[in-house]
Amino acid sequence: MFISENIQAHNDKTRATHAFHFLHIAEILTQKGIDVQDVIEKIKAFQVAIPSWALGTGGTRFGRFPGGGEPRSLEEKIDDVGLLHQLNRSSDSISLHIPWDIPKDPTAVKSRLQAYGLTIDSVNSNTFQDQSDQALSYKFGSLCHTDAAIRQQAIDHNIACIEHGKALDSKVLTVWLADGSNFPGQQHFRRAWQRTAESLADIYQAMPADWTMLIEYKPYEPHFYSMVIPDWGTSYALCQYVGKNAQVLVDLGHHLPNTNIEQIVARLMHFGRLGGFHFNGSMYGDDDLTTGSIKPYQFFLIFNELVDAMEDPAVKNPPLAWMIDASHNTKDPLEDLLQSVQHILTTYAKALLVDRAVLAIAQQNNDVLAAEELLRDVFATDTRALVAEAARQAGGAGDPIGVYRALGIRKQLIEKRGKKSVATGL
Ligand code: PSV
Ligand code: MN
Repeated sequence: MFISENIQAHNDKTRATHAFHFLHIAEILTQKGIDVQDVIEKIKAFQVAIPSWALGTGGTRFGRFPGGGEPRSLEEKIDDVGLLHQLNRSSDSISLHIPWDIPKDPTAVKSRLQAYGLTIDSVNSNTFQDQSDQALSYKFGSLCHTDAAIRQQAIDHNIACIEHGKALDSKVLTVWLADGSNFPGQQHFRRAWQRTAESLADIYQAMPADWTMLIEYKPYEPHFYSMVIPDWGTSYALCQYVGKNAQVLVDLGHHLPNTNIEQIVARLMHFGRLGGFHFNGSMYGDDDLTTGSIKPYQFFLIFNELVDAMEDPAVKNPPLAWMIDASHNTKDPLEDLLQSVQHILTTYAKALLVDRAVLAIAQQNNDVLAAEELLRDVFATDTRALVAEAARQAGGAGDPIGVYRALGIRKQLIEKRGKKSVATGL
């Protein structure tokens, strides 16, 4: 679906209101000595990948309540991300999950991507489920398994993911392992780590030199006693074990309550080992809620550390792979994704407004109040008009969800794909 003309028409209709809000914030920032167009250029450049598995309705183990019109194939998933990208101009890539998204015709997939100005972000392996054609079971683990044949099957699957990624010009393999144990004594912690490290090293050997392996951690679920990679320290140690192109992936939802995630990202960037970032929101665990919906201040503090390190020439961290990783159980998945990207961009914009020289002086002088107030003042700044202006300048919609609703896109998708269409994925 191509909707550029509708977007422009909608922007024209709302031009005066937008100008009123934008000029207001632009004036305030200019008075503070901030180059507003420079901030806008940075917002325009910020791109967040959309995972193929977030385009359909998610669920819990109790049920799933889909709204209809879900993408039925990789091609339709690309169409959906193409739609999002036309609306916000900030979702220019899609992450694939293998085997759900194995491309049947890579050349056709590539030209479809090209038509929307999209690329493939990462390929994600799946050793957390058994597939119907699979010889051996992952019930007791995959890369960590006690049985070498099962480890090899999981290694081979990851290598196959790399091959699918190569065919579509991806350069990132993301590994999230569901390996762990449910009861004390079930797993030998040190040996499980060692087997995992050796399996990852085998996969790493098969990876082209210009690829990155992202190693994700998660404290619990699906296992409730121990996870083989529960925290950033374990991911970091595994990255060091396998090689320089292995990087830690931080997923916002994969932390226990009150974890200081901003400090974790600062540490990892200081070590040059933060490679990927999954955005979502969570109340209790994992990736169940919209980014920024529960703890917007903490989200800002995390972005503040990310931007601080990104702007510091002394930090030798590679550019990050940004992705949304969320399950949309209640809202229309496309609306939830648009809303998430808006939260991400408005928060990123805030982090760009922090006067780092003044903050450094306050920190140097141990002026606790001045340092904290500086951050709170920026957090309270309404950056929505900056993001709208960036989208408008880039050819997108100043109000992406407004346009999506005005055009009745979900209704159109249901008419085309049916009320009961089911997306492959989680
Ligand atoms: C499971 O927690 C998970 O959401 C991880 O965050 C992965 O990134 C994702 O699934 C896809 O494998
Ligand atoms: Mn994730």
